[in-house]
Amino acid sequence: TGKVPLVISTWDAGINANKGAWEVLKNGGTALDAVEKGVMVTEDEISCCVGLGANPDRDGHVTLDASIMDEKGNCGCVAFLERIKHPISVARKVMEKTPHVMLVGSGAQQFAISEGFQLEPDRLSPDAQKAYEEWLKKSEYKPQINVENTKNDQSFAPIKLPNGAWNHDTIGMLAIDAKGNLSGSCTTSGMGFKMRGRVGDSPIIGAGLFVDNEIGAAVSTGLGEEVIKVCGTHLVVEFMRQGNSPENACKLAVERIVKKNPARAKDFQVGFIAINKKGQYGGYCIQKGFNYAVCYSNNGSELVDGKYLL
Ligand code: SD4
Repeated sequence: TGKVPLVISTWDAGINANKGAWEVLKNGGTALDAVEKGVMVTEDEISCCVGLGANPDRDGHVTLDASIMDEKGNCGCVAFLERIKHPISVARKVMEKTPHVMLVGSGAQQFAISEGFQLEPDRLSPDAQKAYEEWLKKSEYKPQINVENTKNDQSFAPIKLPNGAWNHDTIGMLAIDAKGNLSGSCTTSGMGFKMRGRVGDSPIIGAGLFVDNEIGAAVSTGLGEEVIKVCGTHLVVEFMRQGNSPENACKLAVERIVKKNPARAKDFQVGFIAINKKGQYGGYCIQKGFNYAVCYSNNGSELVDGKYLL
């Protein structure tokens, strides 16, 4: 049986983010408002995973990607956006106020400023500064396996970043509101220490995020390059259209990615979460150590371990 209204989001940061979304949903607000307000909570946190407090690219600048999609299939995205605190809200403005879907780089920043967003200083958070200095010692760009071990599971020991944070960079959120409408959002600083100009899956509709109000919605995290190659979240939604549960649809998409990379798949992470029209939810990933936060009542979120393939 499903839960309506419902909000789910990736990683343990999702617990706080869901609080922001639930405030909207419990008062009869729309899924679209919920997924924007929800991930804004994470963009505001000075963590190293999302927003301006995040890890920089290899030139030392934080560059942000975000996307949002509503129940009508409208969507807006920004990529390679610098010095703006809430990329998700800029993405929503792109959706609502321009004839376009995506704005990038200085054009996205210019649009944000014209919409009243403040230009923040080009400065790293103390944690990110520390992590960047550590990274500079070797300066090798090697995508890391995104995992966390929030429940202190003794059977594995994922490596934390030099500043002690879990190694991932994204929040993705999906919601269904009291009217049964679906929306989704995704916001990220992308892979830490990436090449300047690199854009991942998160701002690309059908890769990092997809919503089809007839069927369901999906959002991804992990190595964006591999998600883009299979149009990951569109694939998950199409698997749900064929009758699969959200969890099984995520599993089938993960299997597709692994099948394409049999030798390499042990070296990277991809995780999907999904919800369907009935308010059922699920998630699946490649490697152990992915979790997501689920909230459908005033009691707050439960952190669910994603099932994994390898
Ligand atoms: C990206 N998918 O930019 C994002 C990164 C991520 O946990 O999800 N990290 O490729």
